[in-house]
Amino acid sequence: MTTFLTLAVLVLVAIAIWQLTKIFELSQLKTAKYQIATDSDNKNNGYMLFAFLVFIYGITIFSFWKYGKFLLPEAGSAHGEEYDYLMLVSFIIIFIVQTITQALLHYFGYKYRGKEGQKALFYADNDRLEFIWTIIPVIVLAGLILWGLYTWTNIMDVNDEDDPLIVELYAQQFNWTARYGGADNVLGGANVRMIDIDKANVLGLDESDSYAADDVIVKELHLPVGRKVNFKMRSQDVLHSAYMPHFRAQMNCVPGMITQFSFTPIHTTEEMRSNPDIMEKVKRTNKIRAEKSENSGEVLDPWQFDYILLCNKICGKSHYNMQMKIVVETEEEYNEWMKGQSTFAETVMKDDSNPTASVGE
Ligand SMILES: [Cu+2]
Repeated sequence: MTTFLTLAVLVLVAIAIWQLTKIFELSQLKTAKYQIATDSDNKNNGYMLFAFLVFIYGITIFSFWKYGKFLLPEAGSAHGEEYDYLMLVSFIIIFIVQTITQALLHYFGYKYRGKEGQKALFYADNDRLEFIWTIIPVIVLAGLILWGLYTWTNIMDVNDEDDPLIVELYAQQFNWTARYGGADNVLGGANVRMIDIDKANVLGLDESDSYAADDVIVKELHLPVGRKVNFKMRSQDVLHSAYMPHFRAQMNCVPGMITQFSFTPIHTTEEMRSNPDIMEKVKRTNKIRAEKSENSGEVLDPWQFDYILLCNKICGKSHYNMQMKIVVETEEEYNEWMKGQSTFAETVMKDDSNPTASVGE
């Protein structure tokens, strides 16, 4: 309380001094003259506009050079290429327009600076000029928006065409679990109310649902290259967001409902590892890791690229580490891996007297 009062007194004293200074200034009749900018002041300000323009351009070029490498590499999904192209075109248009308009803005600021005895021209309007500067942005923006809407609709259209692989992504604080539909490619019913920790039924699968028996639950997501995947997202506790940056995919996981996203992986993990941008990034990262190991004494293993599923909603204290590795591989490799996984029936329903235990065998 004393601190608060002291602060309040200090602030009030400061305001009082400020007001006193103002009154003192006003009482000096000659002061007014010094407040008017001279021609040389205006000229100097005009030059400073040019200096600022050079600064803007300079920092733009610097950012491209210095931070360009932090952008995501080539997209690993079919729709990602289209998405990146749309973004590239938008950026190029914005870049060109801003480069030109900034130059004009600063140049005219300099050209029409204040001059002694010069009065500003009163210019009410010019229909033709207004028409031009309205119609050009209208056409460009309408084009971009329509193209964007078309792309968005295509990306967000989750359908069952082309025999997609059905995968559930299950989010909880703070990890991911994936579930495949199994041999029938149909996910069994599930609900958080059916979670049975004693039986390790962590996803709350409905044991009486015959579709659930052959479901495969994993902690590392494997996807065959070139096959469409339909993801069904669930959350156990709070809002999470399934974010797969290399596939340009993100979808919220909302407790109590199933959200969806669909994409087709087009490059295997191996192919992605030989992508020049990725190789460069791996080299850079491992250099930093090697330096850190040297300095701290703690040995850090070299990192290699993997696709990743991250959580992109701040969902709690370990949100930053909520991730799952994704492996994109050839169809044969995928089938081989899938053979080694056990089904829900094998892991959970096995010891149960439930008559549906044998379903799906
Ligand atoms: Cu999360």
